[in-house]
Amino acid sequence: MADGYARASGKVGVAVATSGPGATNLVTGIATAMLDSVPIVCITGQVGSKMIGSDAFQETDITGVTLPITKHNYLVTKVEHIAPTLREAFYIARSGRPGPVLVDITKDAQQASMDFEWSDAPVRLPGYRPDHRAREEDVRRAAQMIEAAERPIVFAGHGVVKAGATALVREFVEKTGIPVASTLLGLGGFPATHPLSLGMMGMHGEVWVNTAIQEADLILALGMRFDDRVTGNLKTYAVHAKKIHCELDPAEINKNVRVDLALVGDVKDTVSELLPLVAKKERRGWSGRIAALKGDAAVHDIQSMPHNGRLFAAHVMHDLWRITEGKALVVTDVGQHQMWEAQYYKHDHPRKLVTSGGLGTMGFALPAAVGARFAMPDEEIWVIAGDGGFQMTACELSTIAQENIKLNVAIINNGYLGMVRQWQEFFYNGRYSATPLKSPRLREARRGARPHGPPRDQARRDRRDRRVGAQSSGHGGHRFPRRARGQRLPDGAGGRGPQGHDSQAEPPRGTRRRRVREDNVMTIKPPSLRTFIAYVEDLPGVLNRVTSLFRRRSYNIESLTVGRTHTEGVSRMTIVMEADDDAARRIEANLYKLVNVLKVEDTAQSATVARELALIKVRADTATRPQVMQVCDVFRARVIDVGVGALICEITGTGDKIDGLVDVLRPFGIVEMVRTGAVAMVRSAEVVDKDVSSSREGSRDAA
Ligand SMILES: Cc1ncc(C[n+]2csc(CCOP(=O)(O)OP(=O)(O)O)c2C)c(N)n1
Ligand SMILES: [Mg+2]
Repeated sequence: MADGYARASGKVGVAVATSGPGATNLVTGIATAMLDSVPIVCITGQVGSKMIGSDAFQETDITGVTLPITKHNYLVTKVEHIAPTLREAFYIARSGRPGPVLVDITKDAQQASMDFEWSDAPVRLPGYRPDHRAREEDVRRAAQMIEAAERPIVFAGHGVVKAGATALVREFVEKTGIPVASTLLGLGGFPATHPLSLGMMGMHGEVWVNTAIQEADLILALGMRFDDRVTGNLKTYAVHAKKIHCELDPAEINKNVRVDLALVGDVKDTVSELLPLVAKKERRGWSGRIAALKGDAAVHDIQSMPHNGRLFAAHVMHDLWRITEGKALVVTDVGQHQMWEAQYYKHDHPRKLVTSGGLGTMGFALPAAVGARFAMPDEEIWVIAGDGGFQMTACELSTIAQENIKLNVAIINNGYLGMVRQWQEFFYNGRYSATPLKSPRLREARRGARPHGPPRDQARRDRRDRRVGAQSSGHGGHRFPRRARGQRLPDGAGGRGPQGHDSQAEPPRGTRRRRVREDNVMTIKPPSLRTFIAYVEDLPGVLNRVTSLFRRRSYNIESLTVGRTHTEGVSRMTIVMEADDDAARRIEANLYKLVNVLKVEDTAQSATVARELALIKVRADTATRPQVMQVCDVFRARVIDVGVGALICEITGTGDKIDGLVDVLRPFGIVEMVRTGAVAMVRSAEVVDKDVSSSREGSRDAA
């Protein structure tokens, strides 16, 4: 609900839940908001601060659970921290790339009381950098690339909607004559009925859109993240196109697709800077080519086919669009119906489609529509759900009844988990395992949700409900993506093409002989050991947050040391791991995204000294002790404890030096060893005299 509210209104949505099971019930909703960058604040109850960690009744470590799926989270144990924390939470949720923030408040903090004054001063979070601005010279370069392009395409993503850049993008597009392809979440960011609108791209997009992308020589991607549902097979994706990526989150740059130019900043700012630098153009040849692609497809469009007395879901979507004059706010669930809606309901305005994109959360629609209703009390709202997804959150009908909420619901009752059935048909020889559905009597559910009876002014709408809502299209009306059987959808962004044409399987006309750029995909270079230094706020949970980032991305940390710095409240982490240049850049960008990370240094970028401490217990009896001690002496290792059969030595130095000592001591028998992992420090620019200790050590080692 909070998510639906936020998407429809552009404001921060709020969800409140009790401790334990109430909090864990929020998890799917939080993950949904995280993947689609939706600003929500979730407030959960927690057991009393003295009980934390004791497995108390209804205790869950919800900050731990939600750590990887929140932009940030807090555990508040003191009443005086509640107000400032909530202020920060709202600020973090809505600023920069928005996202979910969770605030877990202990029972004692909730029950205590205090006087407080609400401060309107800006929130100060030293490690949080939500704003970025594209560099002027990069914007100029982008303008030149746009001028030089013959077959450019603009990608309109969710960022266009979020930044409120719709009007500006339209102005830019009309000036430059560049056609626009939209992502699912970008629908409505550019008017679907505009002559320059191509429609939705990607796996479920129209074939002409994907073909045009494959033929394009320039992609200007605005506020989107090259999701795998958009690109399909990266090796063959838009290989002829140069790519400019306008994106607020630096960690998205070069994540999936290598781009030629990154404009890191808010889409609205970037496009407004770009606008005066581009010339007015009509691109007759290119738009003619796209019109031809589109024209071919239209003949095969389901809208042009006879229905033979059957009700096809696509026709329902089209009718709904026609009857609501395209003005309704539509909230969809996840599945085939979602894709049909995306194709046949032409969204001309932003924030009129609320749908779960990144996570694809079934059960999203009904509660999200309730939230959207609170955001938009006067709009006509339609829920479009599948018979499967609707049942997942049908309990919200009680909320709808309780709050006396008006919603129109269309259930595409095809008797199947249709989207999965489609995959079973295409790729698993039609083994329809667990996809046939038996639904409750959905019409009756409708009556149940309206305990006070329909308001009179709704009578006309109700008649329309009966025509297009809650209808069964029957299994016969089950429409699969319009492509030949056996074609590999997941591999390419081939789209649901009427001709079943896979734009990636076959190079589009006129492109066959062009040179294919090999550098589209992030190439894996042999990794080497890299050392990162992160200065972090000395707060509980920060270490967890940093390491979670590495775990999620399957990076194996070679060593991690944490210690104090000379600055009060600031700790320093030294992380050593294998990483190539691309990975290192992404690690740095992702570390910077963590709110408590103040500064990151990738030591490969600068001259650094790195040292490690090791304690080694090695077998040494009266016969071997002199030899062992001699070895230690050569390596300048200090013997710090001598026992009957063993001694302990201590060595500080580079990892290589310690490795060397370990190799020499191994034949004597190493009983136990501990290494701290490296700590590192970037050399000061003023120090001209090299690292004195290392040159001294070097000479000793050589000796
Ligand atoms: C919570 C959840 N479980 C499973 C899935 C995988 N999934 C994606 S679409 C789909 C089928 C949806 O069926 P239905 O709601 O009837 O919609 P249809 O595809 O038939 O239009 C499933 C199971 C999911 N996205 N979310
Ligand atoms: Mg279904």
